[in-house]
Amino acid sequence: MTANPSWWQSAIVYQIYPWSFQDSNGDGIGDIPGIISRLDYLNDGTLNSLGIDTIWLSPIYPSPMEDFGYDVADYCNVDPRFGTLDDFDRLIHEARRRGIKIIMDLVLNHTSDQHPWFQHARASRSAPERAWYYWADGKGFGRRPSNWNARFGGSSWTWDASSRQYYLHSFLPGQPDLNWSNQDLQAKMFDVVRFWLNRGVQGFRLDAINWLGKDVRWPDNPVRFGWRGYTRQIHRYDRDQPLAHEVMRKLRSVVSSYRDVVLIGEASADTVGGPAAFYGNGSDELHTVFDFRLLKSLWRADRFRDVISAAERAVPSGGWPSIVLSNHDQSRHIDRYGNGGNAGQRARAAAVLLFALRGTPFLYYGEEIGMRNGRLRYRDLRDPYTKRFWPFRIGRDPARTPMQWDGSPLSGFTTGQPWLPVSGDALTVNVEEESKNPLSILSLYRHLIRLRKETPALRQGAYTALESSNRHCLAFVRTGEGSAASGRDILVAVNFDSHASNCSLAGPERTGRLRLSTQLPIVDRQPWSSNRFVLQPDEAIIVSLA
Ligand code: TEU
Ligand code: CA
Repeated sequence: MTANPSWWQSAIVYQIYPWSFQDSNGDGIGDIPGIISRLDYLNDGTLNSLGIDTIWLSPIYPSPMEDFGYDVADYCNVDPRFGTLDDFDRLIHEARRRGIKIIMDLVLNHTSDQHPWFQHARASRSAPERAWYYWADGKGFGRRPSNWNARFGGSSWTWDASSRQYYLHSFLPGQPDLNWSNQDLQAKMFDVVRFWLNRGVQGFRLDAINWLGKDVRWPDNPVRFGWRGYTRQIHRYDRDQPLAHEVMRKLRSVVSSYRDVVLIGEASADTVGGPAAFYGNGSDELHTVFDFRLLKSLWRADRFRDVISAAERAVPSGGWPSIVLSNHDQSRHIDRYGNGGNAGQRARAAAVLLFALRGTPFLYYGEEIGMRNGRLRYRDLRDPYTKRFWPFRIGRDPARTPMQWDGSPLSGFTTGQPWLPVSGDALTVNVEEESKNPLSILSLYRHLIRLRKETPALRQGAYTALESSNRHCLAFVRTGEGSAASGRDILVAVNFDSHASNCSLAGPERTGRLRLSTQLPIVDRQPWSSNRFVLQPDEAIIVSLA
């Protein structure tokens, strides 16, 4: 049991992709006034709303939008597509009135090539900003400084004709990498952090942190023959350098002069030491770090059990896990886990895990209504990464289609031409319809959020896996205060099979009350006993133990 948890350990975070949540002015692009108009849906203080208490906003900064905001052209302003700084202040205020905190996305590894820093840097080799980026001469005869390849395809080096050197970019050519060994750059970026904290944001989601720092002798990366694309190289020299950890420690000390700020890290799954390396010693780097192994896992009980315990073990004492099943970079989990089975039922079972595992849950907008990946045609695509690998990889645009509010032709998202098409299933899969239906996935999410909020063991309790005789059955206990006998433990069981399963649990018989099943109308507190119980296909249950 985690005593006296911080607000962000008890929080339920909802990720908003600003392009896609709610348009207010008919230009087909979501915006901040639109978000404000939907805050009551997220939390209006009654049991009718979703009940989340924290919003993570994907980038809203001015940007040419080559990477849809992850290419920042000004860290201290709002893109006119999304509104103004005044709108942002109003968002903070209106959110706070509803008990909702705002977390900003902070892109540290790179700026847009349209950022004035880069414009100055490329205009003159003697500009101070030149040293805020990475520049190098070629190896002669048009050869690039190293073989490094970029995450979104092609070389990481682009020739700058005006200053006659190459610059480095780990993602798109329009996203030049920042040189974090430069102290002036560090100071500038820490000012950015203070700028937003002074405006009332409660934390940051830090983008792609394991890319900070490079080996500036530019050694070639080792090549894996037979592999293609980004994974063709072992990225030994173009990322995962000790500097990233040094920067995280400094950032931690910058935010520590503010009250209760949370730092959430996003790092590659294959970063050195695993993403959990960014907890540092448990209190000197980040508060929490995404672990994408659950997101990447197949829908199988044994895989989930292994990944959950590995993720549990990875978090050092003092650190705190985050649970994330979907985000703006991945195919939605209803389709990922649902592949080959009953997607709707599996999404319900996945929701139980999201809220019942140990760690702060992160929801991606639309998952609470069971939004599917949009079925897009090539001409609908907007994201360069999605286009480049289409149709061989699903890419990112399918998970970014407009939020489905109601059954009208544009789903209540816009009155204009939406930037990505509204999914065909919006007629039935939408907030309005599902709000009326107590058996909808939206009703399940609302109920799970309420249950989590009123159950200390779900929020703070330790995780203990239970042995089951059935290989399709995943079962665990979240241990509440005191002994099991105090009646505060929670048992969770999930049937990963699409047939009913007999799940007998090892150990003494446990009795309690059924609090929730993904397959029953929500009937609270039915008596329940453990030695031999049956779970319906794809069913997940939550039980309060006696
Ligand atoms: O993503 C970092 C990252 O690891 C990506 O390479 C991810 O694997 C990719 O999107 C393929 O799914 C972050 C952001 O989440 C992403 O949206 C940005 O495009 C990227 O950084 C660059 O800022
Ligand atoms: Ca708009």
